[in-house]
Amino acid sequence: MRQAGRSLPEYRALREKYSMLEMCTTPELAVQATMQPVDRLGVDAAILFSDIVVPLLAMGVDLDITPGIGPVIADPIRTVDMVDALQPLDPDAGVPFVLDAIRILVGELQVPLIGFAGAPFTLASYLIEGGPSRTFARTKSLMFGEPETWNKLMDRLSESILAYLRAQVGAGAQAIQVFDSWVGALAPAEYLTYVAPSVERIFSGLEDLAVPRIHFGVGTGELLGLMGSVGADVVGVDWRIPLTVARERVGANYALQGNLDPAICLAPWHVIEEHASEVLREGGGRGHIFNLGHGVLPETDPDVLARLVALVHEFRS
Ligand code: 1CP
Repeated sequence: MRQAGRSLPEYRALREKYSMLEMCTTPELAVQATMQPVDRLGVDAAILFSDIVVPLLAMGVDLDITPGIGPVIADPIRTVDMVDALQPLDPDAGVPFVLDAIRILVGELQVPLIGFAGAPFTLASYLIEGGPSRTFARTKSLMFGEPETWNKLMDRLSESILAYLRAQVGAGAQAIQVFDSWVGALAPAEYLTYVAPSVERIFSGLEDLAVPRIHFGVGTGELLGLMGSVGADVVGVDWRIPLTVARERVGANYALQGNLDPAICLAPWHVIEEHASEVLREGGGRGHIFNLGHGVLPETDPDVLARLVALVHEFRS
């Protein structure tokens, strides 16, 4: 969950020398950036350093990851012809650097490695809007107005994401996380109609690999039940609802991940301790992966994060 990168001086030092895309496409650099938060903080798992838009490069999309903004797409997708022009992802040929980074990492890490991909809706939002968005107006306009084009785009994306995730597990990733970060912009009925089938295809296509499947989105309080039922094993929760409520919505058959507000980490330690302890209590000690409710804010003090990890370990023992 962009867990620590931007808050670490050693990460910033790397980024002064290399662009995001250089780091994502050079295995040695991706390995270093993946290990940094693990070495510094003592977390229980590593998340691969990459970005959700990286596989789109190999599908023929011209894009960059711009500092202070995020992904920017040169020619946003607006027509069915542009959907047709998306090439299916062949992971070995298109993203060998990601698979090489994973192979190196599983040899070096003492903790499990989580691979990841963006979900079709969230990737489509970047492809259609051309970059980050608040309203997702163009995305929803295509979804509601041209459902056939939309479904074709969801099909294309889910097929490639499935191949991508299977290749990551093949290279050694021990768990996978599917980020549908912006799907909280939809109501449950729309989620079921326009999104759920493509996500279901991805999760069911991973079933035989028997790795834990984590599914996360921001602002998804109303969608939590559905986000489990599309085939995840773990449902990620942001900070907007208590884990006890999330548990009721998701049901007993799933583990939960979350959900400390990342901004709490900017408060004095006693405040952090109080809130983190509440998250741990509400998580109930079983079937819960402690995490933030979204990525670490860049201005967070890494020493505070290390102390937070120690607090969680103390609770566990
Ligand atoms: O810990 C890590 O650094 C893990 C690697 C990682 C992951 C898992 C990065 C590196 N990005 C992601 C996933 C990602 N990327 C998501 C899903 C998770 C989430 O919701 O946070 C999303 C939505 C993106 C898209 C993206 N990339 C954004 C958000 C833009 C928006 O719409 O608001 C941004 C800012 C980026 C750039 C990026 N990706 C990763 C990092 C460390 C950064 C910061 C760039 C930098 O160093 O300049």
